[in-house]
Amino acid sequence: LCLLTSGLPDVRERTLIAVKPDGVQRRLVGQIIHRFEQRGFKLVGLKMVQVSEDLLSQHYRELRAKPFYPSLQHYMTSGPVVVMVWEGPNVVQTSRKMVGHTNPTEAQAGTVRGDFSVHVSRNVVHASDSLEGARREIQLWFQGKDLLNWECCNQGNMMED
Ligand code: IDP
Repeated sequence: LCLLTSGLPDVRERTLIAVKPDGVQRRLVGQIIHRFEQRGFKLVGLKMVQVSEDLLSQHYRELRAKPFYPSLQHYMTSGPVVVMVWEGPNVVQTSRKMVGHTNPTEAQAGTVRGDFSVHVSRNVVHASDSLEGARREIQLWFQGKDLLNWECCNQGNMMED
C-alpha cells in the first residue's frame, strides 16, 4: 500500500482555517464554510472561541515583534472566532489559494479576501501557510479527541479511493 500511494497527495492532509472576528460579526461564517464544502474538503473539527492574548501570541509567535502586533491582538481578541480543521489532498496549499493574498488589495476576486475585504487589518479569515504550520496550529487550537475521523458517504465522487 505504501508503494502504491507514495507520490500521491495525502488524502488525510489537514489545515486550520479560522473566521476572524470581523468575519463572524459580518455573518460570513456560512459562506466561508460553504466554499470549503463545495470544493470537496472534509470538515473534521469546528468550534467558536473567544481568543485569549496568550493563545494569540502562540498562534502568531512569528509576528509578536511586528509594529502592528498590538493592533492585530486587539482585532483578534475583539470577539469570537470560528476555528475549523479541514481535510483533503493538498488542503494546505489549496486553502491558501482560496483565501487569497494577506493584503486584500492584492487578493484576486474569487478568493475569500478578494471578495469580502479591502484592508489587511480586517482580512476576514486565517489559513495555515505550510504543512508544518498547520500541524502546529491544529495542536494549539484543538485537542485530538475533538477532531473526528468520519467516512464521507460519497468520497468516491471526490477522489479515487
Ligand atoms: P496570513 O494571515 O496571510 O498568513 P501573516 O503575514 O501571517 O499573513 O499575517 C497574519 C495576519 O496579521 C494577517 O492576516 C493580518 O490580519 C495581520 N497583518 C499582517 N500584516 C499586517 C499589517 O501590515 N498591518 C495590519 N495587520 C497585518
